[in-house]
Amino acid sequence: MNFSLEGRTYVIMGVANKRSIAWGIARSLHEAGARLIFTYATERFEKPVKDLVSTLDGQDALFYECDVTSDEGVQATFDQIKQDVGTIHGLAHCIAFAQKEDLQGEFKDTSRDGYLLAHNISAFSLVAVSRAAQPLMTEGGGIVTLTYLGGERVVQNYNVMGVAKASLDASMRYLANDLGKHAIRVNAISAGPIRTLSAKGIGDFNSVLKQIEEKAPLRRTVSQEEVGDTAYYLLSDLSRGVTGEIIHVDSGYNILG
Ligand code: NDP
Ligand code: KAL
Repeated sequence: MNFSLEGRTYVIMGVANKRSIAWGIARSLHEAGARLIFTYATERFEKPVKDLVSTLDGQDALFYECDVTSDEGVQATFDQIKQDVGTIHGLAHCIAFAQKEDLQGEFKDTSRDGYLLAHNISAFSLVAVSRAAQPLMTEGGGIVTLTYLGGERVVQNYNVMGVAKASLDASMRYLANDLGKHAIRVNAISAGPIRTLSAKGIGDFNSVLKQIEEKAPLRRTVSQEEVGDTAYYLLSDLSRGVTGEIIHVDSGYNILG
């Protein structure tokens, strides 16, 4: 079997800059020969994303604005992609957001609006984009999302985002069940802590990283490239029997009691 992604097209959602996990995934898929389509939340990110992608040799990429909080916006994006390329073979969903004030203190103090916003952008968006992408995945394919351990157990300060990740994980499994009959597999990668724009300004991130270096079985943190290569596995035929799964790319930290 040939595990190259030559001749296949994947949508990458959530590149903010070169530190983004989505960018690690883009590089792995590019190296495997895939054609890439990038979406960004607002026009503000169009130029930075285009500049980054211009560093990928021979990549004939396409770019679309897609704010996942708008059903019409998501539908319009995938309608346009359908018009421009026809079939796609997969999607990497690397999107999450919560208000800063909800990522500190006690979870019980989360406001209704903050709770709904985090769930809207970080969990429902997977449902919205999967539904819109399905008609374009005429040859089957894969959908991958990014989750974190804080959705499985309590992690200090992760708060409402942990509850949103639990919802994302369950949504991933229900989507896997619905889309399996169309030969579409849906999986998640649970990444260990990586310093990205999202993680910036979050108190104590250094001590979180230090804890991984001291305690995780591999005694080191993970990189965007390592997450990218697991996404390549999940989006290629190498993983053809795998769906509804969460793979931890976290130096083994999650096995500790
Ligand atoms: P980044 O800050 O690089 O990426 C977050 C992305 O979310 C940005 O590209 C941002 O888009 C996008 N986003 C936010 N709101 C919207 C919206 N309304 N519509 C569309 N896109 C939106 O951080 P990461 O690479 O760290 O995050 C990617 C994923 O990885 C997230 O799901 C995160 O929870 C997960 N994760 C991260 C870990 C880490 O340690 N970094 C660990 C485990 C999981 P834009 O820039 O265009 O605003
Ligand atoms: C326990 C950990 C420590 C950090 C706690 C919370 C992290 C939450 C992640 C969440 C996605 C961060 C935000 O939503 C940040 C946002 O409020 C402000 N930032 C922005 O608006 C920037 C400019 C844009 C690009 O960010 C987004 N997201 O759009 C968790 C650590 C150990 C692991 C992490 C960081 C997990 C994760 O999910 O990212």
